[in-house]
Amino acid sequence: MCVPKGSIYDRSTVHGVVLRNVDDIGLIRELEGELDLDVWRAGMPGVKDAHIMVRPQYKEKFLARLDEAGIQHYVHNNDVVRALDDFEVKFNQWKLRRNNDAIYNTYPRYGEIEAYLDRLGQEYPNIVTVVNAGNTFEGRPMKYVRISTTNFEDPNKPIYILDAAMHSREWVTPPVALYTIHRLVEDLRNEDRDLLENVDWVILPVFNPDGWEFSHVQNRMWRRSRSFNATISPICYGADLNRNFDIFFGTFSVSSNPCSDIYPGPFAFSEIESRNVRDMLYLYLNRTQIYMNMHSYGNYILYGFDNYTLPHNVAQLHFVAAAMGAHIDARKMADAPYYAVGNSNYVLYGASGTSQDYAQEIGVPFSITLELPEFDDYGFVVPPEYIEQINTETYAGIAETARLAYLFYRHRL
Ligand code: 0X9
Ligand code: ZN
Repeated sequence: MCVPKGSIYDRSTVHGVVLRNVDDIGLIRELEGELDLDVWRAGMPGVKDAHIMVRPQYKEKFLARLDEAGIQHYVHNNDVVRALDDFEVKFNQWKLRRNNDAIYNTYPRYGEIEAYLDRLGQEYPNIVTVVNAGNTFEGRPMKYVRISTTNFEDPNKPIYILDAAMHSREWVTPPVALYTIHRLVEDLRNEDRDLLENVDWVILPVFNPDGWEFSHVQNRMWRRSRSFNATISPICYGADLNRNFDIFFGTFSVSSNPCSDIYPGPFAFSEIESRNVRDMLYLYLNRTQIYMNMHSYGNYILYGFDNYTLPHNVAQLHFVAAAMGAHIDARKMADAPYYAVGNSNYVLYGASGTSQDYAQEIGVPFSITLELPEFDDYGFVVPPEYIEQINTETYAGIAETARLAYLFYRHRL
């Protein structure tokens, strides 16, 4: 069972909040720490409402504060545990019905993902190499694939780094990484030959394997790593890996409470998983053109920096991000929202210690955060029947950014 009865989600509710302006966003940020809110969707004034999960003991206070400020709100989901249980029942039925399904069309366990990568390495030794970026806190290898027709030896090719499931509850992200691998290796189409031949790929389908497994067996809503240090907290595990990088560390969109979902850790790179990804970024840095950090949800394509300054190549960076959005939007479901594209702090909210800003700062020209869509208001629990749609539309955006990376790389922009 994903969420044991008597769990911390019992009687938790999710509220839609109608944002009017930046002051409303500021109030939510303030209450986030004070009332231990879980901000499922940050929202955008006049465009989309925020979705905020509240624990029962804080609900009255939270709603009173919204009322005081004259902010409209409504119940978006009045029984989180039931919604998660429903998802689990449906997902289990789906698995039974579709047990021959390809790995990228479902939500696989970590062992299945490892086995898939290993099999590709064995079946396609000329183009696929499986690498361990290092072990996690609990000792799992952080496996990624290198995909290259020239064994990563051609200095004229740019490298494209893609990762997923940094936040373990964002289940729809590994399927996109796996589908991208599949399209480049097992189902390379003629029109995509350039992607394989012109670009070297580094794809890490699960950034946070300990959290991924925990979200499958214990707590579907688990976001952080699973490290434990009794001197920091005898009860709460892990830190937010997207607050743990050494850039503006611990300064905004964080909480010093080790039980918070936005706890950055005791110091920058305290978490082995973020250290492993940092080392991976440095390993490929001289040729890396794109770092794509995949999350869910909200339909955003974001770039740095989070402190309201912009990278020197912001014109090209925006061009790449916008092209990605346009290519995905052109294939989206009719009633799905369009992507919003821009600086993360202007378009969503600023966060300190992110891998996006870190990669940009150390010299990756196009460092991007991708927030995949939600469907039918399900938030993080995207029903599996939507995976295929998200995979194919997102792959089109990834392919376009790879082509642009190649173009720009030749001019060393
Ligand atoms: O808060 C985050 O880490 C990301 N959102 S999520 O809902 N997936 O947790 C957003 C990160 C956006 N990037 C920056 N602000 N740099
Ligand atoms: Zn995330």
